[in-house]
Amino acid sequence: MERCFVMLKPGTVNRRIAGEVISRLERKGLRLVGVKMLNMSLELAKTHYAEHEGRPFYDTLIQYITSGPVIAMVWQSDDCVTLVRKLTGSTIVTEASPGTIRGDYCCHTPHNIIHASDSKESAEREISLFFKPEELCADSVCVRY
Ligand code: FUP
Repeated sequence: MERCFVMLKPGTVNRRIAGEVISRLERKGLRLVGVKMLNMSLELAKTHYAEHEGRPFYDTLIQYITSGPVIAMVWQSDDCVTLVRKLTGSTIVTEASPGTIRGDYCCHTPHNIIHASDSKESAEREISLFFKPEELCADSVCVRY
């Protein structure tokens, strides 16, 4: 079983579409094993997006992600990272296909509504930034769909 860190960005909460996005992940059959709503500190935002420091969109990204509450989640399934990234769609909104979350819900790349880990290693790093092991319900019985 693999885990993927997913975060609904502040615009998703503001637009009252968090439930719709979560439903898409649930309908796929993925299992939600951790969730929390929080305001990201500047420090956490910079750590989470450290790989982008210095890029032209970095300041906008940090400002946006700290502008309101986010919903941080951990999802679990076989090949979870690949499945979530397919549901999420391309980072750049003009490349995100209709039918994907980004393809259906956003038209401005810096506000692309959702973050999802891009590898198993990133997932474990990101999960540990946001969750303590005891905050995850990963040990309960898992039914595969
Ligand atoms: P992703 O893994 O799909 O979330 O994409 P990245 O880690 O490459 O980018 C993180 C965030 O930076 C994106 F969600 C939006 C923002 N970004 C831009 O605003 N412009 C870009 O060209 C690339 C990323």
